[in-house]
Amino acid sequence: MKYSYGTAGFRTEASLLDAAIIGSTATAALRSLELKGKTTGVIITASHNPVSDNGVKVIDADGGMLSVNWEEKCTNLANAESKSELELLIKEYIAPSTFQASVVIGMDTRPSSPRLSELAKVILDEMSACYKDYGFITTPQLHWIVKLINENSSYSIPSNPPPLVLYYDSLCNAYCNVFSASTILHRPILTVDCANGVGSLPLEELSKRLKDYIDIRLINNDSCNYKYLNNGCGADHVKTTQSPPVNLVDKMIPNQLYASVDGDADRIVFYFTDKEKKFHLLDGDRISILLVSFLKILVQKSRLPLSIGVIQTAYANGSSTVYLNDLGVQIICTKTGVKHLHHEAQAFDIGVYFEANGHGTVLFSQDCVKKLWNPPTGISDTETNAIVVLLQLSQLINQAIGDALSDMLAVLSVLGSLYCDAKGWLSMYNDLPNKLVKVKVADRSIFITTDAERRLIKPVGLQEKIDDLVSKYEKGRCFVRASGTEDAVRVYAEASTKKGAEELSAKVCSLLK
Ligand code: G16
Repeated sequence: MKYSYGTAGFRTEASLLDAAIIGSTATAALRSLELKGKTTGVIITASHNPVSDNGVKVIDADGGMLSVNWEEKCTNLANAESKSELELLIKEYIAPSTFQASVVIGMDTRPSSPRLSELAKVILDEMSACYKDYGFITTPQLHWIVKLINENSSYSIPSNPPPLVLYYDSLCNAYCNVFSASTILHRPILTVDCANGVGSLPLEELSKRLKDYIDIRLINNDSCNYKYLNNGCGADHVKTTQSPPVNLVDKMIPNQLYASVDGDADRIVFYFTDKEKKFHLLDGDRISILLVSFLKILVQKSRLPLSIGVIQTAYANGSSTVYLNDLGVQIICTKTGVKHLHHEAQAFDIGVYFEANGHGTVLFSQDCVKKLWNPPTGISDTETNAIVVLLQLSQLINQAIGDALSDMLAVLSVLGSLYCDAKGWLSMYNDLPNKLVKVKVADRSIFITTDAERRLIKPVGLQEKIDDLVSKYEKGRCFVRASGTEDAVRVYAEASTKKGAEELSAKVCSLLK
């Protein structure tokens, strides 16, 4: 087995993952030593993948994804063929240090997760690292914890780890503050499909804590029965099939809002049916546009000189990009993978990044937060109120990584503030019909892309054939890229009609065979 650090770390069939766990855990400890004992994280999850898979990802000390220059070292550690080779690499990657490594670990609810987590602890013991095991936890919660520990000197591992309750306090306080500052009138109803994953636990907690503000109803929240995990449910299923999850088929109440999170609760998509029972998806592009529209209004009202940028990937629907252009915000297109989007978003005072699959967040730069905390004197009530809401949103929205739970609350607060319902949200623009499919190929590594994954360089000649097909469809667009989390190639096609998008997709898929 040759591992390679992909879109979200290592991900494969769970029984093949041991060496990847060893390499990733060693990386987390080494990275912590390099940063003089700052805390890093190891999260064991395969998110949207089937239950037989598992995965592991290292969380860097800022709470974000592992620094890119450590990905190669992590891959080498995972691919070490013997204990002595591993030890040699460890010596090569770290200078002698008087610090002790500090690592937090956590896992999703897959049956293979506890054993892999135990294996990670064996490595941490061997490397004399101190650690705290948070057990079942969502990926964004662990990212949030890492960021908190390193930003707040009162916490330390293992003597004073922050309790998870702080995450709920922070989210709920910020939501209630946005609620009060924004004159939100009604108590929204939201039914959430939890993918039968680890997100069920915190969603239960939030529904209890926020019951006076939101009526959160949970379905597919059986996190104990792992055979149901991501099975016909969850954000990935809803986004790719553009249809409701199990237990909602033919049961959706027209014009009521629904949401699905994925297996580790780092993505969310919303949806509803109209009176004619037509299903409408409100995906990551739409979340991004809703949030950026509101943020733009607030920034204008605040009269503060704050730049806003939106980061998308090639999967963003063409209509969403046109809408953003008309809105007058700067748009950047990056490769798939949160690490790429997150990096670009950091260039703005307010950087909004979402993948169409529902993965994303809004970053407020340190400089921006400083301006919000210290507004100019003598400003109007309108300006003050806009600044207060911006500040509360910066606390509500997870600043470490995309988080389905904080995104869910942000969307509800923005809808409430704009007196907007699901129909109004959908009416902001019309999606171009599109189709996303997975194709099994013998070797996905031969598909090499360029231009933010919008064009293929290899296999030679294939892109020209795709271009030729695309030119036959009005508003046609299509790209092919190898997945970084599954053994498959993804084909995305869009055109001015549903028939056109489906035909284009089918024709490009047959080229791959
Ligand atoms: C991970 C990444 C996302 C990416 C998704 C699919 O999500 O964090 O950035 O969009 O995989 O990636 P790919 O198309 O390369 O398989 P998750 O939610 O599965 O962790």
